[in-house]
Amino acid sequence: MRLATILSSAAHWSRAVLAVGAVSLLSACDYNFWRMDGHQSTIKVEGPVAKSQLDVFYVTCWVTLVIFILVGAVLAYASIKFKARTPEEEKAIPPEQGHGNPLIEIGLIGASVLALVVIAIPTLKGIWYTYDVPEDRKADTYEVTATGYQWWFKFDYPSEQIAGAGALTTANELVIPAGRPVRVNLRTIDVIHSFWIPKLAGKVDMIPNRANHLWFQADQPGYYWGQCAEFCGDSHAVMRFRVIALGPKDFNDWLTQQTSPARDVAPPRVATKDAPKVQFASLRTFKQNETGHTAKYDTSPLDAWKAQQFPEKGENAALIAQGKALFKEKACLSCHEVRGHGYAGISGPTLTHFGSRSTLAGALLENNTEQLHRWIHNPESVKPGNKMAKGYIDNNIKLTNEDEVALVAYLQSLK
Ligand code: HEC
Ligand SMILES: [Cu+2]
Repeated sequence: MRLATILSSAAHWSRAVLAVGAVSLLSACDYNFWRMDGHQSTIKVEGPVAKSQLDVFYVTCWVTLVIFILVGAVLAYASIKFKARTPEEEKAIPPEQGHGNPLIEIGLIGASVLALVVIAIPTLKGIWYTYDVPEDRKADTYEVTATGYQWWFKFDYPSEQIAGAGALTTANELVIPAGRPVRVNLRTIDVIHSFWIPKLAGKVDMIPNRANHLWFQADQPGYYWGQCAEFCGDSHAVMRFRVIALGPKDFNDWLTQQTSPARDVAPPRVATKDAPKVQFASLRTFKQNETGHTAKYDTSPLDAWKAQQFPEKGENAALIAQGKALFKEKACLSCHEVRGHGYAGISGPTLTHFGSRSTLAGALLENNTEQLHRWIHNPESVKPGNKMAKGYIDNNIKLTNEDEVALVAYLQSLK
């Protein structure tokens, strides 16, 4: 009887061990899994705010681990020591149930309070620290405003005013100075969103009619992954953004580029009778919902982003001019701004320097020819429920492959 029990529980355990082993083996190939690192790791942090939050996490883990080991040990001791071993013991009447030992009970309450205090001190310190930029660093703070839209982020730079156009605005990619505190005012245009850059700072909600804020700092130049962390509708899971932290010179160069109007590629002076060459006509059939993301953003994302800042070689000026005209004809301008080209829509992301961004559609896709074409061709199949797809239907926007190719060339020229 007892042997059977032991055997069956042994079988049970071996199965569990096998399952755990299989899972570990499967993930063994993933180097980042073991380093607990990844684009959105909260363990491998890269700034003081995320670091202070990680510290609280570790304190809580250690305290609870100690409690777990102590309670587990007492439980194991009691189960083994007081186990009924003979048939007589099994039938024995349980000992009289007392009320307990006052000294032990008070001791346990005291120990629990102590454990809570140990957790509370760093927690409270962390809450104060992460709430706002410390006084001595305030003067060095860079301020931006992030606004959540279903399902993308808009970023405003109140300190960079452009004559006649208000504050500098961009979308989906927040470029910041590295090594300086950044204070982000959090706003939303519609529902509740939540702003989260796991490696740099914990999440804070963007709530209608409520002026929340957070601060963080990226210690080194880098390229960081962000995510909306509050369910906000159909495409919530793919409402992402990127943070690009740059050194002082790069940051200044970026500001200079962004505050200037959209790049204008002059059409060729000699009008050609031939229609512009269609470069990738075969790309009309796209695979559904397959995230377009090349390895260069895993291996050296900041370099890949920097490379994106320069105009591509061998641009087709005639095609770009055609795309520029189509942008108006096809009513893209009703939602999108291209500052300097006379397009001033506001309900969609600004496209003034769209070509210099490394991602598109709420940082869902990499901004390359294939993915951009795929997006413009059928936004709904890429990002279910998005407002641009609805705009295509409402405005009866129909694009031929040639239109799409020209629009892609135009958008890519906007560095
Ligand atoms: C009804 C408004 C509307 C119209 C019309 C519209 N768009 Fe959009 N567009 C949007 C919205 C909203 C987004 C953001 C979608 C998202 O990521 O959820 C967007 C995203 C984009 C993006 C990606 C921008 C980024 O940084 O993520 C591009 C490129 C773009 N649109 C191009 C176009 C072109 C080209 C046309 C015309 C053929 C067009 N749009 C027509 C609303 C519109
Ligand atoms: Cu959201």
